[in-house]
Amino acid sequence: MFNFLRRKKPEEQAAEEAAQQEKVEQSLSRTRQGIFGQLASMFKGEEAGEPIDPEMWDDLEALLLQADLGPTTADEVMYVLRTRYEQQGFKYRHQLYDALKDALVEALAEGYEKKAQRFEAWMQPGYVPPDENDEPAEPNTPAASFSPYARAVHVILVVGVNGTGKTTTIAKLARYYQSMGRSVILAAADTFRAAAIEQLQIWGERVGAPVVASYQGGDPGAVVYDACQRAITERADVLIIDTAG
Ligand SMILES: Nc1nc2c(ncn2[C@@H]2O[C@H](COP(=O)(O)OP(=O)(O)OP(=O)(O)O)[C@@H](O)[C@H]2O)c(=O)[nH]1
Ligand SMILES: [Mg+2]
Repeated sequence: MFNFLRRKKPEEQAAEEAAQQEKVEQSLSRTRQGIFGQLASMFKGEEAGEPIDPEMWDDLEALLLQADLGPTTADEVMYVLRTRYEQQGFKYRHQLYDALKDALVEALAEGYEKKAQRFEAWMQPGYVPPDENDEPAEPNTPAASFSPYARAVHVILVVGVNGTGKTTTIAKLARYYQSMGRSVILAAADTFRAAAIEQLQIWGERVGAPVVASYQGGDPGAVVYDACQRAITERADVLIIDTAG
């Protein structure tokens, strides 16, 4: 009794801490052996001062692809790295590592900028998406940057903690997009909570947006699939999906 009041001996405490440390090390081992670990083993520690070896380029490209960068972005990043390598004539691995970090940060910023521009163009009240049959848009114009998405539906998946206002916000968003002249479809993919479907249907009636729904306990993925199909067929501008959180 009152064993828990007994102070731990220093050696017991040290053993406990060591066991905990080992547990953390084990949990992180998969990450270490994964992409970050491979990058570190190419560029960091003792390897940092080694010269860049020609095989590293292929290994690096493979790692970027494994890290789900996508073939286009991986290609762009590799192109930037190779160009800088040739122009700046760096020799050592730590230099390539720094160049990789810069190229990745730039790729992120550029992607964000492009998306923001497309969204801005799309939000203009008089915006008319180019027709598939139109001549290709002039390069480097908003229409050109938007054209691959011209007929795409703008999908918003609403997630969040229970009772924080997801469904209510969906109704507000629907109104907002409608006021911009956009057609909106709602999807009742919260098939979990009682009356969630009916709640969205009431909002759909109030704002005048069709609601794609199934039944309580149904498969939310199936609702989303049906809603996407309907939005594509009806050429809706925006699809807003209500979820259980
Ligand atoms: N005061 C205030 N209440 C809000 C606001 N948004 C939602 N509510 C209220 O918060 C409650 C929950 O809102 P819901 O939109 O149903 O929230 P939810 O995240 O969809 O909830 P679940 O579907 O149960 O996860 C409702 O009583 C709403 O009327 C808001 O902006 N202000
Ligand atoms: Mg809800």
